[in-house]
Amino acid sequence: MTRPTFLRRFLAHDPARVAIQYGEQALSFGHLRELGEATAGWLRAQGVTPGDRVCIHLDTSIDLLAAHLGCMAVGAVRVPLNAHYRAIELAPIVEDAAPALAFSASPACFPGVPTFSAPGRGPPVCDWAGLDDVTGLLFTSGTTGRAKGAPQTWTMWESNLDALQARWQLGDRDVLLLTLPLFHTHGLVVGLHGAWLRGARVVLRDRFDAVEPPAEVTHFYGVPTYFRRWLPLMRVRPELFGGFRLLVSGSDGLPVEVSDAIFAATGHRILERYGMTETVMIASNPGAGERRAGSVGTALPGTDIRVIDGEVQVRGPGVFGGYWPRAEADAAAFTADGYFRTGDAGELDPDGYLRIIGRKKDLIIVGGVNVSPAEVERVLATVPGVADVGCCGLYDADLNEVVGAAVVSDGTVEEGELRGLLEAAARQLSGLKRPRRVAFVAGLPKNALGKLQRGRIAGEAFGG
Ligand code: MLC
Ligand code: AMP
Repeated sequence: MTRPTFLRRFLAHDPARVAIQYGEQALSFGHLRELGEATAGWLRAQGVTPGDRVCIHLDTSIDLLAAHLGCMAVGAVRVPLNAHYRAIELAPIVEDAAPALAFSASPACFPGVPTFSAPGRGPPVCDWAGLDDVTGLLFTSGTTGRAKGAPQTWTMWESNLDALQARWQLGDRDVLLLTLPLFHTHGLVVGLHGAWLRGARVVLRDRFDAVEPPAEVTHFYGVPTYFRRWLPLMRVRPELFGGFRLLVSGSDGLPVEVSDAIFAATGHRILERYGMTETVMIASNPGAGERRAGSVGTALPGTDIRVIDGEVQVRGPGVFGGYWPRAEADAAAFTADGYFRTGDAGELDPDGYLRIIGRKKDLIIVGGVNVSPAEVERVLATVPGVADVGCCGLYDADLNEVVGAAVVSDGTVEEGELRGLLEAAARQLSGLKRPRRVAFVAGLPKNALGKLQRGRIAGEAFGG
């Protein structure tokens, strides 16, 4: 067993320096190490061994950090799960992940798996090494409606975060305000692990609130919704944002008008970048140099981007090796010459700046969270009185997009009652996946083979 260089670098930070500030608590790098080793001791006492998968279905908390650190120290594979997910969303993921142990407040979602609401402490285990390079398994919404597991390696993360560093310059004197949830690539990998690699201090918050940022903060990473919500405060109190060196937006497109409004209010040009669970970060605008609104910047060093038939394809050290355990999805995901097909529609400017102009895949992004329309449709189709249903993304000035559902009634249930039944069924899903608008239609747009044409639903059923 070897210790990945990522971990060697993490463990080499000055143990006395503050790593995490969370409410009233300040944890130094030395504390994080002790927390990881004691949690690893407890995990080992539960029978967890290197290479075992451990589900982490927790809200942001010191317990969540302990769970991650314990897995890192004992060499277990972390399976971070969206804390908002409910039983039917978790079931296929838990089946695929086959975890040895889970952390969750909802043990019923993990049948047959020893489940704990928080990790305990045991005699320290100081390995910080694993069976191989895989440190995580991140599930991302598949367009089929079944989430797909993307194995994450230390090598992928380290090379990608080092490539980003050339543009973002996050140093050990910097302070990152981290309000993103810690179960996606954005918050967990780019945010938390990016800071852990660099030795930067993290001011950790449970969620984003559009309030005054702490004065000492230098860096902030967010989804477009955070910037939309901050804009009113930026307009009236721009001086509160004077200490930032870098504000980064990603996970969905930042509208040019929002970027321009922030620039006008604060003088900050938000740095937009582009990435995916399967690839970590692909492209970024420069820290120094032209940050172009409406563009996600140029390919990171070592990464190749090309646009074929309008689709962005990528190859590089940040790209994962293939889905697990369902490798059958790989055939559609990779080209014969080894590029990963992102499913995003893009255009490359002559000087290499990439613009994401749409999606070729059936995916709705609500507040930075991927929603598979097929998954929502499957749930709504079970409602008595529904003959057919199709979902689409609709513009929203807060979340960028929300889910709309076009429903064909079979005529057996009165419309008001049917609305109530649809709402109740949608409650089985986490909040952002629930349709905000429902339209009753005579029929859904389909092609000659009877396949649903989701791209036409917004226009035909919602008039926009
Ligand atoms: C909140 N809800 C979620 C959710 N967050 N459901 C699923 N997934 C989530 N992440 C649900 C809540 O349970 C609640 O349901 C309802 O939505 C409203 O909750 P809220 O907390 O009031 O919502 P709000 O403040 O509006 O939160 C929206 C948000 C938040 C945009 C602030 O979702 C957020 O922080 N999003 C960031 C997502 C992110 O990190 N994406 C990165 C993906 S990685 P109920 O039952 O109580 O009504 C990636 C790669 C890359 O894309 O390039 O970065
Ligand atoms: P995920 O599977 O959660 O990692 O989401 C990845 C998807 O988020 C990408 O395929 C894009 O569709 C979208 N995305 C990420 N960053 C951006 C961005 N800057 N602009 C537009 N879309 C983005």
